[in-house]
Amino acid sequence: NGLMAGKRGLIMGVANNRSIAWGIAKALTDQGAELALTYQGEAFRKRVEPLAAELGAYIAGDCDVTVEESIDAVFENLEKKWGKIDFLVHAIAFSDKEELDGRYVDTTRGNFQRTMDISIYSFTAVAKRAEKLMTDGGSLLTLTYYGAEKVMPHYNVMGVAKAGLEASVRYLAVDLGGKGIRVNAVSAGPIKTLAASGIGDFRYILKWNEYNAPLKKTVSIDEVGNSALYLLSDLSKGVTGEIHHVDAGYHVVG
Ligand code: 0WD
Repeated sequence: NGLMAGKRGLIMGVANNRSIAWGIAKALTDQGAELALTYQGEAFRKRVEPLAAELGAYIAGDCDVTVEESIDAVFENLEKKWGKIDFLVHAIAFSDKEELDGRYVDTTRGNFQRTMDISIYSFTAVAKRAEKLMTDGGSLLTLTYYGAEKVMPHYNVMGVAKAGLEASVRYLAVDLGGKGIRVNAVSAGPIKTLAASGIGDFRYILKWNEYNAPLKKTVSIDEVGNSALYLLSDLSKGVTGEIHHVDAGYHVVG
C-alpha cells in the first residue's frame, strides 16, 4: 500500500544517514517503493550496506559516475533484476574543497572540468540509460541549490555547475517527455551533510537561512524526502522541467 506501491527505482548518492538521498529513500520506502542503491567506492560500501538492509533495498553496485562502464554495470544489474524501473534519484555532486572557498575567478581548469562532469553530465548519463528501462514512463529527479540562481558565498564553481544542471533538467524534460518520462529538480536549502562540510563558512550559511527564510528555519532531509516523494509519485503526473524549492521559502527573500 502507499503512494509508491508497485514502483521500483534507483537512488544514487547515499553516502551516510545524513545524506539527502537517504531522506528521500526513507520517504519512498514508507510509501511502498522498492529501491536499489549505489555507493561510491569501497569506503562507502560499509556505510551503505546496513542502510540498504534497513530499507530492504537492493544494492545495484559500486558506481563512480566518471566511469562509463561503472554506470553501465549498474543499469545492467537493474535490467536483470527488475526489467524496468519507474524512478531515479540523482543526488551526486563534487568539487575540490579548496575551490569552495575564496573566489570563483580562481577556479582551475582541471577542477572546473571535474566538477561539471560529476555534477552535471552524470545526470544526463544516467537519464540516457534510465530511458531504456522506463518502459511505462517514469520520473527522474536531481538535487540543486539556490547558488545556481544567485551568487552565494563560497559556492563558486558549484553554483556554475548547478546552473548547468538546472538547464539540463529542462532539455532532458523535452527529450524524454514524449515517452512519459518526467524530469525535475529539488532545490534544497542548506543541510549539514558530508558534501556540505566542504563548503567554506557553511555554519554561517545555515544561520543566515534560519534568520531570513520565511519559515525561520532550515530544512531537514525528511522534508526534502517528502517533497521528492511528490515529484517521484503519480501525484505530480502533470509536472516536468520544474525546479522545486524546498528551502523554507528562502528563495523569495534571498
Ligand atoms: O546543503 C546541502 N547539503 C545541499 C545539497 C543543498 C542543495 C543541494 N544539495 C545537493 C548536492 O549538491 C548533491 O547534488 O544534494 C546532492 C546530495 O548531496 P548531500 O546529501 O548534501 O551530500 P552527501 O551525503 O555527501 O552525498 C553526495 C554524494 C557523495 O558523497 P561525498 O561526501 O563523497 O561527496 O555524491 C556522491 C558521493 O556518494 N558522489 C559520487 N557518486 C558517484 N560517483 C561521485 C562520483 N564520482 N562523487 C560524489
